[in-house]
Amino acid sequence: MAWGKEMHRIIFYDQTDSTNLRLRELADTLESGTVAIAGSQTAGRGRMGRHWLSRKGEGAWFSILLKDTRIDSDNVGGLVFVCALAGAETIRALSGADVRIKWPNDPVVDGKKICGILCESEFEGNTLKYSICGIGINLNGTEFPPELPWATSVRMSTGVTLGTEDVISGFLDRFDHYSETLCSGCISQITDRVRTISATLGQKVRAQNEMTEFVGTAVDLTDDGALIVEADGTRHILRSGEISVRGIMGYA
Ligand code: BT5
Repeated sequence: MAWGKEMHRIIFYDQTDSTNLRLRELADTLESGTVAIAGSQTAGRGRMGRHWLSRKGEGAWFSILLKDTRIDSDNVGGLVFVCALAGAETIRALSGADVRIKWPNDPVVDGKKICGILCESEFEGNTLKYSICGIGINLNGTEFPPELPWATSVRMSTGVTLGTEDVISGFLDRFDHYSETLCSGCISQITDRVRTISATLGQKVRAQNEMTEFVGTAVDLTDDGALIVEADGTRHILRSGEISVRGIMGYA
């Protein structure tokens, strides 16, 4: 079936634990570009083992397997920006929502998270064996549990009802385009676009990990997507995965 500009083999699960896990289990035998889609996930995963709420009928929950790509191992971290951009632009195009990207890779509307991205890569020595990009887009949910005050859906933020197939198809078109850009080594073209819809740049943010915590102003992205934060006259270059960054007034 052709979803997106490239051919993507699609595997549907009415319900599964996690589409990332399903593709990982089958990675050796499936062809590159295979997409696993779930009606609902019983163990949807976020980064660092966090849970991702993926209820039936409420969103597009899917993962894409990439094998034998020409992505340089140094650039594989750029896949999260490819997905964030594809997610933000798809939701924006189909619903009209003013979707922005909270650094590093959360599409948000009015400061609330509408989409989550989990990219996982497997290496053999220094060689990239495969990557799995998992995307969760909140579409038609009308409320979230109290422990997710910073979550929203397309329906909640715009009143628009979108179908999963249109959303995934629109996503794959953009994903194919931007991942090709990444393969050509042009990650800066992706970060240029992320800059224009960033929810983080220009904001006062709090950066935090086990070693440090400081408040500063997010001033720019480096060409490869690190965040530059100015605090007390010092420029800090923050790399995704090493530190968490939040707005000082809320999530974004
Ligand atoms: C993410 O992690 O945002 C990555 C989410 C990726 C989900 C997709 S769905 C298809 C594929 N299969 C999987 O198993 N996963 C991928 P992170 O940045 O760590 O954010 C996780 C945090 O977001 C949680 O700790 C909650 O606070 C919040 N959260 C959980 N479910 C949410 C939802 N549906 N909408 C918004 N926020 C949510």
